[in-house]
Order: sequence, then C-alpha cells, then structure tokens
Amino acid sequence: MTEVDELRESALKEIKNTKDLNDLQRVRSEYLGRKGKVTFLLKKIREIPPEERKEFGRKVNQLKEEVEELIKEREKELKEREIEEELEKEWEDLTIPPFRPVGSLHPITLTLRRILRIFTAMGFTVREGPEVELESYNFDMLNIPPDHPAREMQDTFYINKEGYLLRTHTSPVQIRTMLEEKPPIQMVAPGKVYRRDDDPTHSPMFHQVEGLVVSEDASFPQMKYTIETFLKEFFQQDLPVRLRTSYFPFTEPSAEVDIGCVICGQKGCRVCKETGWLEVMGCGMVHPQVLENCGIDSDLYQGFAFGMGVERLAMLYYRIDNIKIFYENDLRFLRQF
Ligand code: 2NM
Repeated sequence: MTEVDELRESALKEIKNTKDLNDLQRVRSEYLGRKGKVTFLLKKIREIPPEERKEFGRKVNQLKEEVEELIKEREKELKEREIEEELEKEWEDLTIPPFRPVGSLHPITLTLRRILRIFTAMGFTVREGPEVELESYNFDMLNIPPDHPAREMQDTFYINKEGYLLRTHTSPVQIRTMLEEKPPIQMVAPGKVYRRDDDPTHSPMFHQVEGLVVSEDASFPQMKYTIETFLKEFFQQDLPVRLRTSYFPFTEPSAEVDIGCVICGQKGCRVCKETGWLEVMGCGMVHPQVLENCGIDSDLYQGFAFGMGVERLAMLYYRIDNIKIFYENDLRFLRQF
C-alpha cells in the first residue's frame, strides 16, 4: 500500500514539474507506458494474496485514473501556455510602415523635380494652375490672334462647356500670376499640357515647365544667362548654348535655344540630324501687350519668359529614344530609375 502512495506522490510531483509537452510525454510512458511504473503495479495485482487483492486492485486502478486525469489537465495547461508563448513571440505590428517604400519615382517626376530644384535655387517660386483653362487665358491674353492655327479644333482639345479648353501650354499660369501679383515676379509653372498630336514623336499629353521674370530691369542678357545657367546645371556639363531668332505671338523678340548635342558631342548623329545642335527651349521678352493685358505698365516693367518640354529633356538626359515608353508603365522600364 505504501508503494502505491509513494508512486502517487512521485507522479504528482513529476507531472507538476513538466516543462513542455515532450516532457509530459516522457512522464506518461514512465508511469502508464507498457513498461511503466503504474502498469507494473496493475500486472502485480494477480500476484497479491486473495484477501488483499481486491483492496490493492481498487487502489492501483484509482491511481491509474488519477495519474491519467492529472496528465490530461497538465497537457491542457501546457498547450495553452505554448500558444501564449507563440503569440508573444510571433506577433507583428501591421501598422508600422515598411522600412523602405516599395516602388520608385517616374523618370518624368525625377526630371521635373530636378528642373524645379535648379530654378528654386536661383530664386524662382513655383506656381501651378488648372489643366482645364479659360480659352481667354490660354490664347487671348497671350496675344494669340483669333485666327491663329494653334486655336484650331484639330490642334486643341475644347471642353463641352463654352470658353473652356485643356491648356495647350502652362503660360495661362503666368497670366494668372501677373493678374494676381505685382512685380517683381520670378516664377516657374510646371505641369501637364494637352495638344491634339498623337504620332511616334508626339503625345496628346506631355509636361512643360515655363518661367517668367517681370521687373523694372529684366533684360535679354539676364534671360540668356538664366537659361544657360539652367541648362549647364541640368545636363551637369559646360555645354555650348546658342539662341536662334524665332517668333511667338507673346514675346518680342523671341528665340529658340539650342545646346550642343549631348549624344554625339557635336560630331553629328541621328538625334541631332547631323547638325551637332539640339533645340531644347523657346524664350523671349514678354510682349508689351501681354503685360498690359495683365494690368502691368509696360513703360515701367520688362519681362522675359521661357518654356521647355519635360519629356524632351528627360529623353536627352536618360538617352531614351521613344516618348511613348513614359506612359506605358512597363515595369522593366520603370525599375531602371
Ligand atoms: C515659351 C517660349 C517663349 C512664355 C511667355 C509667357 C507669358 F505668359 F509670360 F507671356 N509664358 N511663357 C513663353 C515664351 C513660353 O515656351 C516655348
């Protein structure tokens, strides 16, 4: 009988001290397995003298049931603890942003940002305006005559609403700035513009940056210096720059800006059509009529302005030969930036 009590004592202690389910399995075979200590006592029942057998058998079977019960309880306890430990160890805070954002900036965004960085460093402010514009701001105020070909339905996207269109350049942002603010003005206007062009070298939507300076002494040499400084900074080299006389209704005089071909170093190639020069911008002294249209006294103030296509500059900088690739969202292209 003391053997049974001692075994109960040690089983209780061992079960209580198990540290995990593996350990508990070990204790289970130690007591209840085929060669276990309780099993041994069960087998011994037969050998007990008949007068003590019944009482002994009852005690041993009770011990077996008790040990089974204790193991079951301990198993439940250990399982719960294991789950809690796992939860404590493995939980993730899904509200923490990833260490590094997935994806990259579009080459047009990168180019735009670089352009604006250069101009803001020179003291220009950045202004934006609506892409759906008043026809009068896009054309009339800029001294573009009513019969000018750029106004034709086949060149311009007109909106159903009378007097509105998709801006064909960002110049209406300059008009809005001149109407709202007094000189001195030194601003650039970045953004999307729309023209009814769609062929291998033209897109119906593209990006422009236009600049405007209005002051008492804004001059052609100031304009030339500003543009040269910008282009050398943008292409990160001491480029040859030349101005060629041109015509725009909103500037007088007007000029086209060429740089020495960045592809061939002016030796002559397909991109510069063997001329050694690339046209990259337009510019000019703001027409006095445009200043007057915006309530600026053209006897007191001068202005110069310039405009460039962002896609064209990006293509030359990154050496991309196809404008359409900017709009296709092909990851094999985008991942390179
Ligand atoms: C260009 C070329 C020359 C220009 C003029 C103006 C404004 F509003 F001040 F009159 N804004 N932008 C301009 C002048 C734009 O882009 C090729």
